Amino acid sequence: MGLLSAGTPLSWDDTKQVANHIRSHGITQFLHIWDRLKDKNGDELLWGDEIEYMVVALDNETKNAKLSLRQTEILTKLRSIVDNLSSETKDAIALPTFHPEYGRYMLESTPGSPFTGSISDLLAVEKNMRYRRTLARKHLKPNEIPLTLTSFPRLGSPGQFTEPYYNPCDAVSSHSLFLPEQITNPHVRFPTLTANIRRRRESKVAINLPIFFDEETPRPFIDPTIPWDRSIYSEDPEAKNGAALPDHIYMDAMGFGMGCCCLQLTYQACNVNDARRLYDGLIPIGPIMLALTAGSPIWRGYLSDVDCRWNVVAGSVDDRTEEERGLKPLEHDRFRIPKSRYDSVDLYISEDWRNRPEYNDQPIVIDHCIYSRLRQHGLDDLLSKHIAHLFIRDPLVVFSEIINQNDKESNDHFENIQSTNWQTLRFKPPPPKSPIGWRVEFRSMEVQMTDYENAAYAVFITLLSRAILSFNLNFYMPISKVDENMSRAQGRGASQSEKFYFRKEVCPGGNTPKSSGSSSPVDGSRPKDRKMRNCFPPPEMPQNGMPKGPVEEEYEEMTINEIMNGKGESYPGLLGLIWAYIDTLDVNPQELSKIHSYLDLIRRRANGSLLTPATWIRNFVRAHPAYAHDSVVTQEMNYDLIVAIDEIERGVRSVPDLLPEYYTGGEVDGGSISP
Ligand code: GSH
Repeated sequence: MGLLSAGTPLSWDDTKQVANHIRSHGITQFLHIWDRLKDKNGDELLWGDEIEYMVVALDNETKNAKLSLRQTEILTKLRSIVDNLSSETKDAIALPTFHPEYGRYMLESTPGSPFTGSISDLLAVEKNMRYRRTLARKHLKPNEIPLTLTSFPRLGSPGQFTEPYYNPCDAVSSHSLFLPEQITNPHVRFPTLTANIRRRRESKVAINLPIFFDEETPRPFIDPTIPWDRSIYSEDPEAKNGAALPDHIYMDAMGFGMGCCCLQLTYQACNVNDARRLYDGLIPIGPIMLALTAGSPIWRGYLSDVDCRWNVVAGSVDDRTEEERGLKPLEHDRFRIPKSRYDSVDLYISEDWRNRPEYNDQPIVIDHCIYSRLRQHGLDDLLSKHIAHLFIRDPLVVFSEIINQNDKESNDHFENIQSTNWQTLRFKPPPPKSPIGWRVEFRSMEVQMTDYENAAYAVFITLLSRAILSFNLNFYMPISKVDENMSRAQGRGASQSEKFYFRKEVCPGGNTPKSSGSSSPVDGSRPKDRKMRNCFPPPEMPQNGMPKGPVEEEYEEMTINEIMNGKGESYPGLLGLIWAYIDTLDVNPQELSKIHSYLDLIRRRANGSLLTPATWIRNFVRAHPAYAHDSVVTQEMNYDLIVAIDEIERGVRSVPDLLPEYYTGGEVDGGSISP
């Protein structure tokens, strides 16, 4: 979350009036950036992570774990530490930065300054994450903990789930039956987003997750905790008029989705073409990593039949009208739009010849005027389509003070639309007046309970990004198959029970790079440089032109174990590719062993010898002595779960089915780990 603009938000009716102005000037702003920076080259590999936390207050007497709504106070404290440091200290240590997020119980942290492409920086990420958590912990009350958990199990359940208690009756922005107004960050952006999504859609959002049917779950399941007959807001009858489906967990507010926590990673590429190649390369990886990091099986106090947040967040910001959703013929709106603003990527954008037109096989809705304008300005077809697709959306929050901007100096209107398109990947142009280059943000992963796991996933994706660019890996397959993978990724236990479409041959010309096996902690002799490789041009198109074989023969269904750990002779697995890439670097035995400790977690999660957080949480609930096998997660079970997660994070509770035996709660020291 970047800087939050302050000002007076327009009403939804006034926002609609200026939507074309915002879009048109947003495009002008983008074109200024494009003209100035399209040839920017040689930017360093820099990267960073964003971790979202929920602050939970434990009440040991009543055995209740509640979301602490002290975000503003906590952030003010955390900022004052930075302000009070002498400038020498500030220069000497890169202090992490804490930011607000949607929930009034949420914090987001970033490393303060980006990591470089060195191996030592790659391996500093866990320490940095731990430092951030420690800093946050230090500024909480003794009974509060900073939890990295994707969804809070009892958000929106009956009883008290926030500290202090607020009644949902006054949810003036969301009109929710379950979440009070005070769940939302008080900065005007967030209540305005919430209210304008509801107003634009002309109803509350409606999210229905299938319930997990346990032995005693009533069939059909009609949720007794929904206040079916409440009559405060005009939308209250929606639940009984069909918005709440039987056999499902119904949620009706933005907070259920944007109140979730995730792990995001941003990479600077050395130029715009590499950023586009990296973006495309990571598109098919998005769903695989969602399934592997799955961490959210409980919603509104019930075990669900899904393991991930994705569809909840997508539904929670789905501002499309009935016409746009295809429920009514188009009359007032401009487009029929297949997906929410938060969803998976719709278009590959690289001009690499290996990006065959057949891969963009889904009809893509674009604003044709914007597309023509971009084309006339000289932009290529794919990037023009990408931007014209993002810009089918309306702005949701407009501040009256900044409607008229200097388009050469500001990117506010561009960012207004761009940053409310929340997709699995985000292609990020450089901001004006800054040295920052073209970047790609990887957004699908669920946050893990420990910094060791979060670091492992950050290291994995960073090395994979380098391997994509360095080996010119080709992960292309039709976008429709990526969409199908997105849907499969979210089911209960998907990482072990599902198969996913994946490309069979990923290396140029079938020359699979293989790890020599020399990258082991006992072998210290490494060739080449210690810096990770960045810019390698994609291979030239073969003399005889593009391969013409049917696209369907290029991919097949694989298990996550195969995708990660390899299948047969020709596909080495993502981990095999990463080890082959590490072989090209000069890495000392200690570093190697630490890298191994991270990749080992991914390997074991993929082959099922370690559980995903979602499965572990589900098992914890089902084994709880108070669990009645009816899918209900009570206040007491929630409390015990949160305490257990905190103990795992601190290393005082051993969980050999979730984490490797060498996890002790301190920074993982690879010293004693052999591959
Ligand atoms: N927590 C979210 C998730 O689990 O996927 C991701 C964070 C996010 O998208 N936050 C919203 C946002 O607009 C808050 S409303 N962030 C700023 C941005 O995307 O630029």
